[in-house]
Amino acid sequence: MTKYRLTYFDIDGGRAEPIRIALHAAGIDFEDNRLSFPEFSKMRRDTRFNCVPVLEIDGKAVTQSNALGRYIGKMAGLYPDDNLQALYCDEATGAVEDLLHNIVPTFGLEGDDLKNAREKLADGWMTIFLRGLEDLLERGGGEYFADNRLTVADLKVSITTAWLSSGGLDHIPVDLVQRVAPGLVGHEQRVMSDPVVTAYYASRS
Ligand SMILES: N[C@@H](CCC(=O)N[C@@H](CS)C(=O)NCC(=O)O)C(=O)O
Repeated sequence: MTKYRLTYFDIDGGRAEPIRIALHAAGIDFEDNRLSFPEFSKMRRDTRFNCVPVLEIDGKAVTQSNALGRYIGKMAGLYPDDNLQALYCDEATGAVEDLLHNIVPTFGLEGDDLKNAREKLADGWMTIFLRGLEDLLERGGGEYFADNRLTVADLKVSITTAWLSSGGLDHIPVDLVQRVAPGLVGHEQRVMSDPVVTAYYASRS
């Protein structure tokens, strides 16, 4: 039997969370290798691109969260068969990656530098990406990004909007998503109450 080992930070979120949910939905037993930040620092340079998530499949490491989401999503029935719907799904997950890359440079800043950078981000790139994602949701019919059903795109976007609204990011207003892209708030609630998602969290508790 194929052995799966997923390495990521010890958080219920981030780039690994859609993959964990999809693995669970696919009924795939996997080792959920969760690292503390100091543990990650020690092994960072041993990873192919100095980052996580890393999925080992029978000991062979594979990276890139969206590629992993697609791969496991196909096994879980969370990725469209139709080419155009698959493209829609990929567009949403790719946009989230771009948004995350715009947030990363603000980590490590402090004081006024952090405040100024985060306020600029909230009014700038975050607003642009949240509105763009809401646009993609509307194109999909308003409930899901692709295929009129739950896909890995819905998981990735809703995990991200939940994080942005959590208060965990200093100087990012918790009502930002609500203000600039209210459709994404309803979307997040729909996804988080989906049986695929609730079954995963029930399995964790
Ligand atoms: N394109 C990669 C980006 C991975 C990435 O940047 N991961 C972050 C954590 S979410 C990381 O490992 N950062 C550590 C670092 O840059 O030192 C993916 O989608 O998997």
